[in-house]
Amino acid sequence: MITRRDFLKAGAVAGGSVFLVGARGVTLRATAAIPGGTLDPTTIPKYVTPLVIPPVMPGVAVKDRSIDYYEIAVRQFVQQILPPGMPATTVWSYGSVSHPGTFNYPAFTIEATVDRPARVKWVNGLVDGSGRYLPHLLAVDPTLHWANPPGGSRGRDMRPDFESTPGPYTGPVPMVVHLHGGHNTEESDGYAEAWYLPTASDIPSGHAKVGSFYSEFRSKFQATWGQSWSPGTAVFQYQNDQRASTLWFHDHTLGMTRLNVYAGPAGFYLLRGGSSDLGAGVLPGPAPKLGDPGGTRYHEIPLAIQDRSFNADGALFYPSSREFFDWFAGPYIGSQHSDISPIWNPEFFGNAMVVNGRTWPVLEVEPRRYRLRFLNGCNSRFLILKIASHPTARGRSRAALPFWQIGTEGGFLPEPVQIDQLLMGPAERADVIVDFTGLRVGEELYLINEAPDEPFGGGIPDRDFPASDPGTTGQVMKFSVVPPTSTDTSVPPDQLTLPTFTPLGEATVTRQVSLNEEDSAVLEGVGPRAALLGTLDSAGNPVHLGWDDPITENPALDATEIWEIHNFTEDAHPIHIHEVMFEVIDREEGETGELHGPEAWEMGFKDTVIAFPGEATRIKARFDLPGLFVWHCHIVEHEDNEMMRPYRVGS
Ligand SMILES: [Cu+2]
Repeated sequence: MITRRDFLKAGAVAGGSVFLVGARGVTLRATAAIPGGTLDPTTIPKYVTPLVIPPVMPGVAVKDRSIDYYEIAVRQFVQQILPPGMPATTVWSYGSVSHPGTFNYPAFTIEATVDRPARVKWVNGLVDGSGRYLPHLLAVDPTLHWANPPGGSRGRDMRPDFESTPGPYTGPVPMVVHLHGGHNTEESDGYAEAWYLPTASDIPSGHAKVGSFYSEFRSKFQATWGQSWSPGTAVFQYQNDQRASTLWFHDHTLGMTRLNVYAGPAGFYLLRGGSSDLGAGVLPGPAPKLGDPGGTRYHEIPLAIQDRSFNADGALFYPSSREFFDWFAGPYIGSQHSDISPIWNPEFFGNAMVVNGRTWPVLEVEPRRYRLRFLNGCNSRFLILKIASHPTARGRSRAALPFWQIGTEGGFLPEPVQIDQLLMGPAERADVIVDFTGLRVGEELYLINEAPDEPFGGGIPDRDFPASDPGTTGQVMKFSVVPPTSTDTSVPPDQLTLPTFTPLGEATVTRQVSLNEEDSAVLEGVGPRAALLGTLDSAGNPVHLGWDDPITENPALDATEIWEIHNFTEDAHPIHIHEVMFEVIDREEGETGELHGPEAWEMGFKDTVIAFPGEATRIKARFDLPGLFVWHCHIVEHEDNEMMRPYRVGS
């Protein structure tokens, strides 16, 4: 059956782009412009804005000196994301309530210490100066299975019925923060139905002010940690009883995560110390710390890479109609005989690259080693990153410098891995060392991206799929070499001994789960309607399950399990399991039964794994916290439309 995605590609022919035929006979699209807002991404000057290195989030002094305490709000503000001289952009992000200067997209970094708890009061501050609620910056599709505050306490966290096709929801915005990669107890995990509205003066009567699980988790938090949650807030405790690692925090509201995260709220949470970390001075540093004087040179830098599109007035662009995706103009849900949501897009690809909140920035580097902590913070886009000597370098050209990957989501790898490129699905992290030693002052290198401007299914750029547009999304940032200011005393990566890696023990249960996509059940040739998780039946066929189906994954407390993730779709999906860090065991090709071990850079603990189409990806995890959690695809458009399931540990 011709899918709408094929239809979209076919439409690109009519649009006049050039097609090439690759070595395997697949049709490749050459440099077609990526549709977006009214701002042409080729008119955005590149490499004129310095990279912003997020400073450290300040805490709040509290009597209990055994914890780090924060009060962090999400607010709306204006930031110069495009280069100076171009319009500024209204965004949302986090900042410290008592430090107005700390609101930034992405958020300032939370520096946390292994085995020292951090407690955060997360405030939904999406109100205007008069205390009235701020509507969403983007078009909220009210036909998904979503938070649905207008449904009231009975209709919240549901897919509402409509008698006519609705416009976007413009009411107060529910939010709830998830610390991604955190070994979080259930009440502090940011469950998708534990959202809360801001305490605005004009919340429409009848609206649910909190999600279905908010009150239960509020009670549990108070009973466990002795602190109550005031309206419009939640307080979460992060025990940090896990390996030193690169975590991040972002919104996780049911059916709205794609929009809430795209609007800006996200930040790094760097967990350090303990036996799973390296001693001071071994790796390149310093990283930012509180109280640094201006102009401090940093040699450990987190890099959040995100794709965004803009309108000519600087506003973020995100599709407000299904038509943007595949020109399907209805009938939609609300008209008779349709099950296609009017606004939701199955994926979204921005046409400009943003690093730490600036389009195509430049970083001055000294001829020495740097520790770079990469995050793929895109909604749908996979990244294949390479350091090249030319910004439009492509394909088989060797990397100008290798990456030495030392860590992934769950902390350090067993040993450093030298690689020419980083393949990263949404939400994956890569902790790497790049050695600029020996480069001439004035030399320039580029971080390029060769992953596709469309869903990724595995393979090699410009052979198996068209690489991203070299003029826009094929470029990420520039490194410009400046004179050294200090001596590099860090250990060269090929001589590094990383902290001991202790693998998990034997698994006692093997569980089969599935990744699925559904087209319209009523309109021929229209799809996808939704992406779903599920299980397998005894014949090995997928059983599609939605968010509200009874829980099927229920590990016993402290059980070690293997999950076989069978991908029945055409695309790769980054699968994230909350609460645990897992090992990648292997991947099995469905047709041939061929087994592939994990890639060298996947040998550590991970919280997100790429599940390729037609394969079963096996991971192993130990479920050592009881309660209710979720697992989901981190293509957040998928997550928002059924590709997320609750799971429970213990009874
Ligand atoms: Cu997915």
